[in-house]
Amino acid sequence: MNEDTTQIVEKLLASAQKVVIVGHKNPDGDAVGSCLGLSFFLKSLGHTTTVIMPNDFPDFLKWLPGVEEIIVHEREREKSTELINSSDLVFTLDFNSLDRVGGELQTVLENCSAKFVMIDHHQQPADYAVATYSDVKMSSTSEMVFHFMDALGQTEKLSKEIAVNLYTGIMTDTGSFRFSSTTPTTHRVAAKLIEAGAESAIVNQNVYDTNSPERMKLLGVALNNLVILPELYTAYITLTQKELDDHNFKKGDTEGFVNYALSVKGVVFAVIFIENKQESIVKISFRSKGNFSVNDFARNHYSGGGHINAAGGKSSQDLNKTINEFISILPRYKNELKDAS
Ligand SMILES: [Mn+2]
Repeated sequence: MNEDTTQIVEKLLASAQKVVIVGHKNPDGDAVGSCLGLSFFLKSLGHTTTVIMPNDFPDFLKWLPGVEEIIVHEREREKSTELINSSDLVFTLDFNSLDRVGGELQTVLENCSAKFVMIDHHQQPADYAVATYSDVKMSSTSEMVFHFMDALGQTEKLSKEIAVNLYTGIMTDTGSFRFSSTTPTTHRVAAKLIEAGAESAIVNQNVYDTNSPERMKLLGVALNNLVILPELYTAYITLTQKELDDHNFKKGDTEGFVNYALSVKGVVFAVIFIENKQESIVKISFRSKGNFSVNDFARNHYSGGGHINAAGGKSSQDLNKTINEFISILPRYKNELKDAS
């Protein structure tokens, strides 16, 4: 965090503040971990904090310290609106634009009188905050929360609660320290978090060893549906609504499936298409290796975006049309895909 931003934040936090911390819609490990970590930190400085998530988050995060204090806007609209309207400061974490919150909560945030601070690592941050700490090279927002504490000269406030939350966010957002966003600094931060009480084995177990039998069967279906296009260095997976229904699909069950497609030798671009009949869309997740930007691909074709190697998007056509269109677009990228392989 640069000096200007640090000074603005220091001024904002100079007196006790009512702080609301907001994560993005469909919160992931980094959103929940960074928000809770920051919340414990700001509490230790004497501020009153509340964490608000637009909607519910996966069960594999429900063991995190402080999780019981999270207010899910979808479930507690009035309370969450009231808290935002009576807050002095709103921290927005792990997203770059208020439309990533979506729905009514977005409107509440747009109309509130609180000052905003953004901490985020997604590309092209919007300009709504009085202090924007944005760094697209960071592994995770959770890593940034550690640097945020450091910039304020407050790393001695690092508690076990903060450490466990931030470690979980870093671990999940880096695919267990595998993605290219993982830097020596990421590991140094992780080491400090472990020293402060984050137990890596326990965090791993709590996050990853929680599969339901239905989810494992659904993974079997997904792998069976895997299509590999070797000449385009691409692999994709499809899941129909029926396949989801047959396996008692719960939100988050398909998390990480796309990485199996990316693990095929020679593949640099992996996609999963998931039919969502209720919303009449196909939800799409993109993953890539090297310099093939799925952020650009998702922005250009699927009204989405994200990071260079991980992005999301959607299609309002049916599943078959979506796949056919994808296959017709793909050859245009043959050279870029080849370069990344
Ligand atoms: Mn993140």
